[in-house]
Amino acid sequence: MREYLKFYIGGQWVDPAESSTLEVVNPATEKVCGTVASGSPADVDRAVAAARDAFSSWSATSREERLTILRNILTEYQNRMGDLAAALTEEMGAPNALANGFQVNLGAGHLTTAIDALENFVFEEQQGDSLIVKEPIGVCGLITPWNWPISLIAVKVFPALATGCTMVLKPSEKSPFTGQIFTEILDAAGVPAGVFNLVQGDGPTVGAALSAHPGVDMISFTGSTRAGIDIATNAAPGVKRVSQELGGKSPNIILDDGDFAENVAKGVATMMMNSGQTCSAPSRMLVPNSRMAEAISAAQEAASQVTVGDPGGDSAIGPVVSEAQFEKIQSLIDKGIGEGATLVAGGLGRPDDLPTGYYVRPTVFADVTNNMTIAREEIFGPVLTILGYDNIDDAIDIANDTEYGLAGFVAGADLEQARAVARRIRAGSVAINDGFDFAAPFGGYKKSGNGREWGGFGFHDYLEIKGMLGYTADAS
Ligand code: TXE
Repeated sequence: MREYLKFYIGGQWVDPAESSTLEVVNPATEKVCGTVASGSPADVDRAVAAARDAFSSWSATSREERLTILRNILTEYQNRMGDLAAALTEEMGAPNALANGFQVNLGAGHLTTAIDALENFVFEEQQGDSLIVKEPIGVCGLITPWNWPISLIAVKVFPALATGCTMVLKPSEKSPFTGQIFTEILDAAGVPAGVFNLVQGDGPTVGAALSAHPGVDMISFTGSTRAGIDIATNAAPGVKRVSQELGGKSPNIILDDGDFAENVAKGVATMMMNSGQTCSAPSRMLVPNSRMAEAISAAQEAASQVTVGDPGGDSAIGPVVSEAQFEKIQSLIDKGIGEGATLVAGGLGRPDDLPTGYYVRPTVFADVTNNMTIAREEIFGPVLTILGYDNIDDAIDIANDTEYGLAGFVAGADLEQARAVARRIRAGSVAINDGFDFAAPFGGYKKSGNGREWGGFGFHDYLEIKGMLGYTADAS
């Protein structure tokens, strides 16, 4: 049973202002697996004040000083990867292989990419007689979710540190353990007091206090559209910058060439990974109508290989994070059946051999039309929809007919065609044949958010741009 009863403020582990706590439920056992202090606005006040105090010295550090700290963090992070993975499995149910693999590696990837980007980042540029300077925006409030808890903390904290900002982190109340270990890593790495602060707690209390706080200059948030709107509303009176990475309903256009069955199978595996709890998951697979039957049989075969079970074992996927998410997914599966989609794999209810735990059967719907609820709403579970298209223009129309625009996927052998299709998808990142790049920008068009994260692109949200006019003009 884990117990984390202190926050990290001003470089110290401190008692919260009030003694309230929150319990974390292990989604595989449905039992409480830990207790964490739950903050109040008074804790946010203290943490913001510490971050404000630290800002003048941290923002004045040299690139080399910040690189030294980030490299120290990398060493400490690598030492604690096993601990992070174990905590993550308990709090959100990611299976061993994923927790020790992609989940922790994404965090390390964001750190090494931030280090690379900082080595060469252009903070000052001469333009005629003007000097254009990029300066840290100030104190940042970082509010993160539970689905890729380490990665989504890393992708905010490292660029904030790299650019000279100070910060207060509020991890998800569903996944606070990893936030706590992450903080221990930063402490051990010698991040100066007050530069990074941790307050745990729920969204409506701690998240809202942070968003509205007059001492906070910007908020970076990843999570639901609902919370994103609340945060932006709370931040609006302070005219704060709010960078948001919200949901998605990403299209995966499988072109009529290449290894079609393999491309379908890969699409299924990517969708199911992390029990479908990925904002960029390829949840709408688009296949030529003429090949729908082939797509269904390849998808059925691939779904049958997605083993579900105890995250401590070697299953491909574990449970979803909470009972609320389980119920939400069940109701959307039910809706898909009710609206007339053809269920070709999985379906309602837990797998027969898993009566306890929030386990969802890997589910595939075919004959889905883009106006069905399961094609429009983010399900955030292991549920794939397959839609048919008549020709490329039709595929693009369907792909872009969504209120989201976070990611897109294209698979095919004719690269020229695949690239042309990728250009026409209205989304912040489009992966051609499984392309992956830590240094490429990640973020949403439309209701998927604003701002960009990952690599050097992720620095911009944390920077103000100042023009110093007449900087090199002769005095007259
Ligand atoms: O997220 P919340 P939930 C989507 C996904 C999922 C749905 C609900 O569709 O099914 O959201 O998940 C904090 N002011 N995504 O309810 O509530 C909260 O404490 C300030 C997509 O678990 O958005 C946590 O730290 N903060 C997504 C964080 O927001 C608030 C990842 C995320 O929790 C707040 C997660 C408020 N009023 C869910 N309300 C993605 N884009 O990857 C909540 N929070």
